[in-house]
Amino acid sequence: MGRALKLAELGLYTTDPNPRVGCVLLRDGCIVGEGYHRRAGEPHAERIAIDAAGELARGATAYVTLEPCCHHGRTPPCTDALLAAGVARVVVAVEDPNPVVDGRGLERLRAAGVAVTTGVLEGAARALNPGFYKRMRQRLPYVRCKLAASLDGRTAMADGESRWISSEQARADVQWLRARSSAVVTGIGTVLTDDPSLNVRLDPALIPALAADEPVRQPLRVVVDSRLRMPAPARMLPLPGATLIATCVEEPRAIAAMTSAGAEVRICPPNADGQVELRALFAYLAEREINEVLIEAGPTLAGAALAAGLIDELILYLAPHLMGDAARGLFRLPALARMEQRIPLAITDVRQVGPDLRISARPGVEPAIAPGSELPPVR
Ligand code: AOF
Ligand code: ZN
Repeated sequence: MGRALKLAELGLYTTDPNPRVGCVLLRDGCIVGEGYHRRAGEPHAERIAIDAAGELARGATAYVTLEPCCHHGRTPPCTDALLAAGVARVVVAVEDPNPVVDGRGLERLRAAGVAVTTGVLEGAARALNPGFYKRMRQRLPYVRCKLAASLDGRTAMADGESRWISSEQARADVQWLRARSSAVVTGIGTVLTDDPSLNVRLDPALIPALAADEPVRQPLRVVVDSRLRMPAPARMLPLPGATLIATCVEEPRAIAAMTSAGAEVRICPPNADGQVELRALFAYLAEREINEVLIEAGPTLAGAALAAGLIDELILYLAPHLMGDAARGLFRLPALARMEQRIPLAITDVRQVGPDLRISARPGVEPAIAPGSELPPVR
């Protein structure tokens, strides 16, 4: 199963919106076939392993990181493929949360006389697909919020100057976070001050699942822009991949200007302050099969997402310098008056990236969970 998980991880940057899945076929102690799901529309992990094994699949044990599917999606059911190949035993890490599968794949195999074991390395298998799990079970994406600050927690000088707080190595690390995400979300404030590209600029040769001529997958870029102030010449608009502007303004001319600049406009319900209701926006993104979201925004949007309980994981790069208390902080939150109002965090990972520290944490979790328990791999 460890080998199957390693294979599944090869699909980290390409399977979206499908889960990352690996499969190993073992017979008489030898691997007779293996494979991983590379891309939605292409064969599932089991199919690839079975084809690799040929006749040797008969009587073999299949180790699969996700319950084999039993439905006709873009591809036929893996349960049928396993049965037709004569696989004798199936060992699964975790059930498929997709409501069209959800235990029925395992039932089907058992009913056909196949020995089935589940729950092997389950935590690691779940951690590989946090967004697929959350979307299927909660109809929301798994949300990471990336922030860069000085060691004293400051993100910009008082006038907004913020380039560059974190090191080149930390920014390169963020490229990998973007690459695994289905969408990158920012606020209009960040667009107006920084004009970010929000694209993935990794060398495709670094991603083993990509063939020589294949470009890197670009996450959907989402700009939260309640009053529709997005400038048509914004740097991200003509880039490969799509941009979605989430706004509360229904003004046909402004919308037409955005559309002709290459963006898609989504009218969102406003909250009490007349701003895009983030929970509704994220639910809409989940409907669009967005599994993992990376928020790269300033303190206003990051604070709103945190206060709304939408952030699953904070990724904080801390650079070794001090900016003083006139500089801006990480989250704009309603003033907290008492210690018990603090937002608790559970630190799940700490490491050094170049000269910076990278801290991963889960908000609202108390007490701290044991390090390494169910960490989603960052790369
Ligand atoms: C498996 N093995 O390798 C994967 C599975 O449209 P399709 O045919 O690709 O089906 C996608 C669904 O199949 C996906 O939502 C999930 O439930 C399951 N993914 N299942 O047996 C695999 N990738
Ligand atoms: Zn399948």
